[in-house]
Amino acid sequence: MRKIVLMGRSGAGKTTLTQALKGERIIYQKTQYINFQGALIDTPGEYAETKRLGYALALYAYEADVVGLLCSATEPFSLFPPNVTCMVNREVVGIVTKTDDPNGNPSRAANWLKLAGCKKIFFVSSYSGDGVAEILQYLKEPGDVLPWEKKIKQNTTKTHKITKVF
Ligand SMILES: Nc1nc2c(ncn2[C@@H]2O[C@H](COP(=O)(O)OP(=O)(O)OP(=O)(O)O)[C@@H](O)[C@H]2O)c(=O)[nH]1
Ligand SMILES: [Mg+2]
Repeated sequence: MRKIVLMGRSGAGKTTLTQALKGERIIYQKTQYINFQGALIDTPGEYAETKRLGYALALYAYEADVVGLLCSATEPFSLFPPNVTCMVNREVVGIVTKTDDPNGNPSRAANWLKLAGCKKIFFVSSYSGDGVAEILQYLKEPGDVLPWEKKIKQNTTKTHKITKVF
């Protein structure tokens, strides 16, 4: 899998998305530090919210193949300045989270991410799983086998373990 670093304000849903991408149970865990988990790099929202720490995020982009800028459908304003994607020489994609929230506005969040310079935008709900497969597909490299691509043997009652992709 290509490595992705997730950035966005506190509460944007970065950690929850990492759990959904890994097929783990969703549990709330405040991110306290930059967290490397295989092909996923989770960052604390405070880095995106604080100018000086924001520079650190730009440096962490070099640890990844793709930068994911997260904006939840419920955010009241965007943290990302226009064309901020030019700060890094990595592919930058936008990820609109919490698309399941009835009070959210996913298209508004997507417009903010486009203004920030993201050409490709994913719409996800880590709660329902909508859009999670599209991100996995996007990060897939030749030779990677996604959980639903694994052939399951016929005529057997054994439970098959899902192969972890990260
Ligand atoms: N409705 C809804 N809520 C979500 C979704 N994803 C995350 N949340 C909730 O949003 C809150 C914040 O989620 P986190 O994943 O911890 O946010 P974060 O961006 O990692 O926050 P920091 O670690 O503080 O930077 C939690 O209460 C999650 O349960 C989603 O897809 N839908
Ligand atoms: Mg977190």
